[in-house]
Amino acid sequence: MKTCHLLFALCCLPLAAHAQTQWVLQPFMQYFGHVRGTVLGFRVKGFVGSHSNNPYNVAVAEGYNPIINDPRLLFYHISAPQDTIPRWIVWGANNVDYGDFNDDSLTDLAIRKSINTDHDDTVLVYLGNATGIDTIPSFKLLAEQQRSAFGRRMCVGDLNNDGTDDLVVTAPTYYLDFFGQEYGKVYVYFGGSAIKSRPDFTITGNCVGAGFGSQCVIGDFNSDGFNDLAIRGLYQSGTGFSYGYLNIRPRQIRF
Ligand SMILES: [Ca+2]
Ligand SMILES: [Ca+2]
Ligand SMILES: [Ca+2]
Repeated sequence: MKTCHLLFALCCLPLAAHAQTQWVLQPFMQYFGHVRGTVLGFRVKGFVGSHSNNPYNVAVAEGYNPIINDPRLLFYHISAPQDTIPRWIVWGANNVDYGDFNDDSLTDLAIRKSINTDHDDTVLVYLGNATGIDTIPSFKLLAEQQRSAFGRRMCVGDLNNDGTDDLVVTAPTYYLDFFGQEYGKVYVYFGGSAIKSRPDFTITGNCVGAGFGSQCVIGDFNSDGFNDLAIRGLYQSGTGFSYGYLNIRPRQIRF
């Protein structure tokens, strides 16, 4: 039986002979997959700087588990006490991001459930509570279209500068036409007292095969104090070639 494993590498060895510090990664701990085809580490998410209500340090996705014929998401606490088995398992899930979406100073989780791989996707928002994270979702964001890979990528940040985290969900295989040719689409949900089930705005890829939303990240790329959104596409209309491109929208999102 084939085994796959996942390392968490944390420590370093500085070398005094050089002006610059050199880092040597060494394994801190290891988790092993025990079933052939598990695809352990399909996604890995560390919960850095989350609020103290979050009982998890890291989440690891199995992209596919042959026994259950679906993915699953495993949550661990890896500082003392260190988990040897997952503290929480979400069946049928393979992606997660986190933030404070309802502005109550408690970390919440956005988890993508992907029953039958990418065919019928949902992003569920689990709110934080005083002692942890709810195990029943409070909000459900439904895919606009089946087989659009809704939630394959997610990113979190305050895009409208109101002080509350917002959630970006991509659907890189979203299609516009009858033939199912993929354009890709990105959905932005503003945080607040309640995340609305409908996005506050969307951006669609500009051509067949754009694969818009195959990656996304939020950050202040131009250092103007306002968050920006960068979205990766696979194909740019008019170029004639299929290569990646980055659509950076520096403060393009105005309200
Ligand atoms: Ca919260
Ligand atoms: Ca916001
Ligand atoms: Ca900016």
